[in-house]
Formats: sequence, structure tokens, C-alpha cells
Amino acid sequence: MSSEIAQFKKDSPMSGTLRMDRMSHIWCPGCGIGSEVNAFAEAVKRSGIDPDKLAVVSGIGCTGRVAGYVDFDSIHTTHGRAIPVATGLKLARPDMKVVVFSGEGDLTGIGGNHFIHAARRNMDIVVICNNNFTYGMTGGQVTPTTPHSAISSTTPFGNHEYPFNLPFLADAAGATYIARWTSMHSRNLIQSIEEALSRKGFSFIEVISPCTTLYLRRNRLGDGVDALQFYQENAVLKHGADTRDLDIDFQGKITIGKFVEKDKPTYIEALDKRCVQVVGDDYELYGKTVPEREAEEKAEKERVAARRAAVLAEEEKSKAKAAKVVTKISAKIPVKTAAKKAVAKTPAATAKKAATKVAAKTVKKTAATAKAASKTTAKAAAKKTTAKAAVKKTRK
Ligand SMILES: Cc1ncc(C[n+]2csc(CCOP(=O)(O)OP(=O)(O)O)c2C)c(N)n1
Ligand code: SF4
Ligand SMILES: [Mg+2]
Repeated sequence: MSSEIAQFKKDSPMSGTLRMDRMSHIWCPGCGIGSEVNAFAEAVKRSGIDPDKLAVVSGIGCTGRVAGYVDFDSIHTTHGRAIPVATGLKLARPDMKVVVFSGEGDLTGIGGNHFIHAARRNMDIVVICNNNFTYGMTGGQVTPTTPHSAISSTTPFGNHEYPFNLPFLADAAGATYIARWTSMHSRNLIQSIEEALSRKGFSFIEVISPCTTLYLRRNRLGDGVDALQFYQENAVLKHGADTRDLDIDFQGKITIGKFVEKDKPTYIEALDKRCVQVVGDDYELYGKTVPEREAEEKAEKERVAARRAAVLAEEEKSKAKAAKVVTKISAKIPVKTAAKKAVAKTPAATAKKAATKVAAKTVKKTAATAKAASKTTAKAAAKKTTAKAAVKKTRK
């Protein structure tokens, strides 16, 4: 790697959250996974979470490769096992934020049982699911979310199965935060991930992003840009929508938004509650009583809030700096002359100018005609008067 490229990677705003030394990544051009990872990295930066207290777990598949590109502790585990591994990690290190980044096949096909039970337990983890409607890494087979009638390598005549509505599945199983976006909705996605990172309980975020190489191409739906345009025209924002109404039909409207956010004791909190009831206030977990752990948690929350405030203040500062630079540059541009020239050059301005000219000419012409007419009338009147006088004179 040339030293320039190395420096470029080091200077990247994503350095520190993504492993820039591992770029470029493996994902295809137009694939939405890259922008999802970017949104995730941005959300982590803004959240104020200590990077040493964040871990990412992925299973197998194109989406599963995310674990290899984040600059946090991460585990690239076996197919369908991201959730049990994340659960184990959370139980061993309850002070850590644990995030699962997974494909829909990994998460709700082979790993479906783990998914519903982690949601049922309200396990305190964040699950981001890249739903690309296919098994991308293995050649584009049908998955539990492939829309009805869509073509895949294993459904060449169109999918005849009934797909999962993932937010409904998560809701029915007990998830306490559920949202859906597309890979085009980066800002919403950043905000949603940030929200999920700052709360407790099983948070599920689905990101719709059809595999460009195997799903879009096979279904003759164009490329990544066409997909973005499709989302722009067909995504319908509906916060709080009933999760039963969130089915995705082939090329139909896609409802996006935050559908569920509720408080419920997490797995560990429920365990604490039960054990205090049975054992009494002396009950300890991880060698600490419940109030001791609660005090530690509160202190960490305050540290996170302080870090978040510092990040946001820094952001505001650089925004103000950028605005100053823009003002400085624009001050150097002779705005009036440039603006006048620009206005004069526009077709609308030319048309306006021409119209004014024609109108002025017409007015002038009309005035001249009127003048001439009045002259003629006056002359005629004078002639008439002279004739009348002559007649009068003759009569006399
Ligand atoms: C136990 C096991 N079964 C099957 C596979 C093959 N396999 C690897 S990735 C994958 C599909 C992943 O699909 P998805 O989770 O949707 O991720 P994507 O590639 O679409 O992002 C499969 C079936 C495997 N690695 N392990
Ligand atoms: S095969 Fe599909 S999911 Fe995998 S990187 Fe390419 S476009 Fe993305
Ligand atoms: Mg997939």
C-alpha cells in the first residue's frame, strides 16, 4: 500500500470506528451493507459509548462480514449463531453493549429459534438485520423474507412461500424496540441505532436493502441506484404502525418507521427481581448486590452522557467552522456582478427582457398611432368647421 493511501485511510472520519486498514471491503458495488455499516459507525460515534465497551457479533454471510470491518471487539461466529454468542457475551460482561449485525437468512432462517427466544427474554442486545431478500453469499437462494412471486436461484418460477414480516415476528416474540428503514434512509437509521444503543432491552432494527447482484439482477429490477429511487418513491413513513400490517409484497409499498418502544425488565433485571424475592436483599450476581450494580450502571450512564455532550459540542464547533469558511469564500466572490450576469443569462430573464422590449415598442407604436389619429381627427374637425362656416357664409 502506498504511503499516500495509508495516510488517506488514517485521516478518514471513519478511522477509529472502522478498520480502515482492511478497506476496500468485499461488498459489491451498489450493495446497501456499506451504507448500513457507515450509519452504524456514525451512530456509535454520536452515542458517547466507550468503544472499549462495545462488541459486535455477526454470523455467516455477506452481512456477517461486518464484524471484520468494525474497529471494536468483534466475533465472526458460525451461521445462525450470532444471537446465542451475543447472549453469552452479554451475560459474561453485562457492562458491555452488544450488537448483532446479521443477514435475514442467518437471523431468521437457520438462527430463527435463537432470535425469537432472545426477544422473548428481552435480552439486552441490539440486533441490526440487513434484509436483502436472499442468501447473498451463497448464490441467491430463497430466504424466509423473499417476497411472494420473486425469483431466486431456488424458486426459478417465482417464490410460492409466505414470507416473514420481521417486525411482527419480533413484536409477537416480545422485542421492546422495533424499527424498519431502508438503506437509503441513512439519517433515520443513524438516529434509530443511536436510540437503540442508549436503551435497555431487545432492540430490533430491520434494514431493507435487496441484494443488487443476485436479487435485483435476477428479478430484472435494475441496479443499486434504481433500488434507492424505488425506496424514495415507495417507502411510507408510519411511526407506531401496527406490526401486523407490515408485510412486504413484491415491488409493493414498504412501511418504514419506529413501530414499538416499550419498557420491560431485561433478562438480567427479571432474574434479579426473582432472586431478590426468593433469596432476599443479600442476593448477589457477579459478586455484587443489585443496588451496587445499579450504582455502577448509573455512573457509566453519566460518563456516556458526558462523552456524548462532548461529541455533539465538537460537531457543532466544526459545523460553525465550516460555515465560517463558506462565508469567507462567498465574501470573495463579487456576488452582484456575478448574480446580474447569471440572471441576464437565464432563458427566463432573456424572455422577460424580450417581452418588455416588445411591449414597450407596442406602447410606443400605439401612442404614435393615437397621436396620428388625434392629429387626423383634429385636422378633419378643423376641415369640418371651415366647411360649416363656408356653408353658413354661402347661406347668408
Ligand atoms: C451451518 C451452515 N449452513 C450453511 C452455510 C452456508 N451459508 C453461508 S452464508 C449463507 C447465507 C447467508 O444469508 P444471509 O444471512 O441472508 O446473509 P447475506 O449473505 O444475504 O447477507 C449460507 C446458507 C454455512 N456457512 N453454515
Ligand atoms: S452478493 Fe448481494 S448482499 Fe452480497 S455483497 Fe453482493 S450485493 Fe451485497
Ligand atoms: Mg440475506
